[in-house]
Parts: sequence; structure tokens; C-alpha cells
Amino acid sequence: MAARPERPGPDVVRVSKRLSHVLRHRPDAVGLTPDDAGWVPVDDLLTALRLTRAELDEVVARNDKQRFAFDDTGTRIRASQGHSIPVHLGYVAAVPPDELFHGTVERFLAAIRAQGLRPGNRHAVHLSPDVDTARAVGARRGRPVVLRVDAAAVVRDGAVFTRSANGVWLVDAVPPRHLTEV
Ligand code: HQG
Repeated sequence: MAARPERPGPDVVRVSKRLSHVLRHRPDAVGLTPDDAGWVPVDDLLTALRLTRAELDEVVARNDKQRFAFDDTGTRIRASQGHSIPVHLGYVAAVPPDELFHGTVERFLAAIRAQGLRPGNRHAVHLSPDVDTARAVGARRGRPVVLRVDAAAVVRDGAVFTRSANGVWLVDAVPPRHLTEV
């Protein structure tokens, strides 16, 4: 198993938040135009955010969830998931484990019980491979509530799952009948 990355310092976190915002939601705010797959030229990003390549490399490498990825040549960068801008990430369909998890909070439960999981502003519903990760996702908003997703049943219904480069499972929606509270 790889060593746990050192806890990022405040500057790394600050730049990471900025990068998330720019690469997922508002590239236009700093004059960037990602291609269809969400990639932007690294040089343009460095200029736009006034970063050095070494600073960017450090933020990408130390990011706690490995949110950003360089392409094979290292000349382009994108967020691995979480976009609200239109992107085709190009992940191939994958068969998920039979169970996945979703972290949320109490105040969304009534709507989730009625409608199932919906993507909201993002392109897909984000599901976690384990309860602890889901709990951390839910805890961003308050006291976490974890839902178990019968992913095998969602697959049987015909839904297509993909897995992002940083291990998040993505699907269009999950109907309420395939959700149970952990
Ligand atoms: C809730 C973070 C009402 C859903 C995390 C969630 C994740 C509903 C919120 C990634 C609903 C959407 C994504 C329905 C779902 N009615 N509320 N029908 N269906 N919801 O942030 O999953 O740090 O778009 O439970 O770690 O919280 O950004 O999704 O609370 O991987 O890299 O609507 O974002 O990663 O919120 O988080 P989000 P999420 P990063």
C-alpha cells in the first residue's frame, strides 16, 4: 500500500480549492476554455492562476483526494470528476461492486426517499466504495447519514456506471428502491 500523503498545508488546500473551482465550474472566470474532455493546457493554467509548474505539481501530488490529473504528456490538466461545466470525461463503463455508499445529511433524506439520488448541479451522482469515505462526504454538510446503494440492482435495471481516475463511482441516478440507510 502506498504511504499516506503528508497532510497538506493551508496553501496547498487554498490552491486546490481554486483549481477545483476553475477546472470544474468556472474556467471562463480566468479566461480558460477546456476541450470537450475537460482538459486545459497546463501553461495556460499556470499563467491564469499565476502558479509555477513546481507549485502546480505539488498541489496535484499532495491533493488528498487526487482530484486532478495530467494527461499522458503532462501538458494538459483536468479535474477527474465533479464538473458542472459540460464535459465528456471518457471513462469506460465499469461493473461496480455489488454495494456502494452515498454520504448525505438528514435534511435531504425526504427528497431522496421520494426521488432517489439525483446529480444536482454535477453531471452524475457520486458514490463511494466504502462507508468511511461516504461518511466523510456527508460530513461536509453536517452530521452524516450514509445510504447503502444496491449497485448490482441498479446495474440490472440497465444503468451504466463509470469510475473516475480518483476512484469515485459515477452514475446518472439511483432510484429510491435501491437505497437503504446504513
Ligand atoms: C444530495 C466531493 C435532494 C446529495 C465529495 C448531496 C464527492 C439530493 C447533494 C463529490 C438528492 C449534492 C460529490 C435528491 C442527492 N434530493 N438532495 N433527490 N439526491 N441529493 O456536492 O455526493 O471534495 O453535488 O446527497 O467527496 O455530496 O468536491 O454531491 O448531499 O466525491 O472533490 O444533494 O464532491 O468531492 O451535493 O459530493 P454534491 P456529493 P470533492
